[in-house]
Amino acid sequence: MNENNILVTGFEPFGGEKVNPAWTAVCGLQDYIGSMRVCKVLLPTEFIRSTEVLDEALRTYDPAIALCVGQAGGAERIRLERVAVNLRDASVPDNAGVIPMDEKVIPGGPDGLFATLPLKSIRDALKRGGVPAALSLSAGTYVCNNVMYHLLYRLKERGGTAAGGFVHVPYLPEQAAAHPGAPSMDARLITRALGIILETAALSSPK
Ligand code: PCA
Repeated sequence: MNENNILVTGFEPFGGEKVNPAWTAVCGLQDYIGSMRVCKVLLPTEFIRSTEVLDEALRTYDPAIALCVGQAGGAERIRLERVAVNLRDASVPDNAGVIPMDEKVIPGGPDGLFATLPLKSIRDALKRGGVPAALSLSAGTYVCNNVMYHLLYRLKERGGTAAGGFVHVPYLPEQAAAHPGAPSMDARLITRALGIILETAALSSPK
């Protein structure tokens, strides 16, 4: 494990959107949190390729902290995902045109895997920083849950002390304009939230 590396991923736009707030916000992050390097990787919004690109990033950076970020249209606040389930079940195609139904993310893997980031400390730090945030018990069954499960499975498989997790973020204001009534969050606020999440995780990361 490279104790100086943090991996942060975002996704490509999907579902007819022109941007993905996750990647927009990840791009706004500074390149260092203290002495730790922030390695930013864009994942395709595709069930299969997302896990292949994630695997490549894990091999390249061997991070002490891994945070994957995705869009949750309709969310009002930052959602700190607690659990990923071993299920791929989509109602709309991914960016490769695939609609899996009742499939496993990893055949033979456990039904669920818990995030290993210090989520409650993170939630409290976000609240102190004035960022609306809440713990969430479901990352869905689409590409985000797929990536979260894959990440947590790989980190567990590797053993060691690396911590991983997933956060969902709201639409950007320009996206919400096309979805009447949908809440949104400014990209700079989402970036600030990601910074607080990483700083809090880094504080509890063993050195
Ligand atoms: N959100 C989707 C996939 C990519 C993204 O940003 C999801 O919640 O599964």
